[in-house]
Amino acid sequence: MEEHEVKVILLGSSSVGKTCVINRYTKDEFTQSTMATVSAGFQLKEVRIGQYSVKMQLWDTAGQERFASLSKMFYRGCHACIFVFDLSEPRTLQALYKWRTEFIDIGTYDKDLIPPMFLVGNKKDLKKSTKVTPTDVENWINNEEIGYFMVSAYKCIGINEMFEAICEKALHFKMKLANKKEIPTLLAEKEDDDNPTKENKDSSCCS
Ligand SMILES: Nc1nc2c(ncn2[C@@H]2O[C@H](COP(=O)(O)OP(=O)(O)O)[C@@H](O)[C@H]2O)c(=O)[nH]1
Ligand SMILES: [Mg+2]
Repeated sequence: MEEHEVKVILLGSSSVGKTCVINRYTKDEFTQSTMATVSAGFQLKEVRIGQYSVKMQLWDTAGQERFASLSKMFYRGCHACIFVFDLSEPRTLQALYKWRTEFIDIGTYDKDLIPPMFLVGNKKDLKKSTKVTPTDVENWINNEEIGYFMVSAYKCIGINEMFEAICEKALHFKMKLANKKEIPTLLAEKEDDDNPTKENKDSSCCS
């Protein structure tokens, strides 16, 4: 089976549940009080997608301002980005505008190669979870190609489906990236074939 590894980062204010969402998926456990995440680290989850075995690195970052500049180091090389907010706290969705801009500035390869992005509203189990309205979410997505999921790490609602969908998109992006990188080499080879002068020069150089 073909093996791949993808890097996925979770961004969002502190206390929205990033660590709980990851723990639910990787260990199927929920702890009421997780320690505030310091800086960033990742957990691994193996996912089977068709003929591929994918190791998904889930990068957990600290939402606190004082770690913000540190988190940026982890934006690079991502194959997908998950923006997490708390469905019962509208300000946590508003806070994500800044993160999205930052991620696009720092974490993307070039204009045409922006890693797939996802918006995740956590704590769906709470009565207050209707505080963030569908209009708020629509405004944030702003007709971009951004997948939206409502989940609960606590009640384990929508978590597996969300990560599996994201893993598939991340793998797809990684392959697109690899193909793009191959193009210059293929063009160079073709040029060599069509160019006997260069071929001669090459062979004389080796003899
Ligand atoms: N009700 C409810 N509480 C949650 C859920 N996910 C996380 N929490 C709580 O939210 C708080 C912050 O979670 P944590 O994962 O540490 O947030 P982080 O700072 O984004 O990593 C903790 O007290 C969790 O128990 C959820 O789905 N539902
Ligand atoms: Mg955390």
